[in-house]
Amino acid sequence: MTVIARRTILAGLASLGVASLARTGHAAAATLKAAAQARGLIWGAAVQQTQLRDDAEFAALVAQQCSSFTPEWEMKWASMEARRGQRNFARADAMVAFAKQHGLGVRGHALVWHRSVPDWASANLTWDAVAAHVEAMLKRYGGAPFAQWDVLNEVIEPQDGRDDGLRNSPFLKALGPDYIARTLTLARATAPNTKLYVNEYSLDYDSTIERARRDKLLRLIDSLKKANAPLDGIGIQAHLRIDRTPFSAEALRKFLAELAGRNVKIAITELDVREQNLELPTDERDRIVAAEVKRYLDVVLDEPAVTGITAWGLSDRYSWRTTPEMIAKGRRNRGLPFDETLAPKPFRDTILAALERARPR
Ligand code: 9MR
Repeated sequence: MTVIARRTILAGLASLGVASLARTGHAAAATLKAAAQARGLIWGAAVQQTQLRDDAEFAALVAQQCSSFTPEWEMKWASMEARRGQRNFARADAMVAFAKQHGLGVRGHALVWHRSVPDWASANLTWDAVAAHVEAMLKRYGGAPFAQWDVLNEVIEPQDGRDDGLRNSPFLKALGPDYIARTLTLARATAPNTKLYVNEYSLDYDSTIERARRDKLLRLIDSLKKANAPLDGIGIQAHLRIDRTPFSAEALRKFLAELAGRNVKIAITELDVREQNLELPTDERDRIVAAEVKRYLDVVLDEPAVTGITAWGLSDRYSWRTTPEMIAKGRRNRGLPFDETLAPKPFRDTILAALERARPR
């Protein structure tokens, strides 16, 4: 197990220093972590194990700014159990050790996801295989520091044409629509102390497809509640984008209220902004991104059922949106709170201000 030495982290923290934080006018002591914790909210980011292991400066920023993190891919089924019955716990264990060392929570991600089924399992997907995976993961990773788990990820797809709006995934095809309730029930029995979430994307904008996705998700919650399935919360991924899609604060506000009215909590789980196509000077791009995030967070943090916000990355140094081809052309997406040198951007200021304005939970 590889755990970054405490001394390395401290050195990283020292090198981040007061200078980068002072640049934005906020007190150096004002971290996103402190602002979130003071209001009973989670602020986190998706990170990868090798980033925590190999990049001391970045690891220090995570420890300093986050109250929680999400393993970006290490805990997905295909990564955990590429070969049947041989689970690779080492990477996830190292991340848990980092969390414990720095007093951080972890959002588990993601047990059942159609895009991360190991080849051996997808050849003949059975409930036994799914259940063995869910049980093995939650026995080991179901207690502290795992406060929340994305038990199911991206189960809605209106374009698949089913009346119930469920994605026609390998799980649905092999197990039928009640695989969702069954998985939640097993998760609760295995890990009674972690909050169980269904995580979904493209719920934010006022387009036909996103309206349909919201409606179908609400219907799924109704049916799960009717079946007495244990569901604690809905994860809204929040991969925002700067393009011509209209953003409607009113539609989002209404949707959040509808979720809360169904007695589920809400977590923003993968916040980032796609802006890489903007042909504008950097500071203008950063201002546009921050303005979109402000409009979004003003609505989100106004909803008392929201438990916190996790960004899909903390710094532009590491973003799933920046491909090697983009880097080769000297481009990066700038959709995260800190830039690639780990200096805070207007996005960070916006979150800090939004957290500071939020009502305590
Ligand atoms: O950002 C993640 C990337 O590093 C992984 O290669 C990929 C496959 O595991 O998953 C990405 O994360 C996705 C998340 O798990 C679910 N929502 C969409 C995210 C971006 O694709």
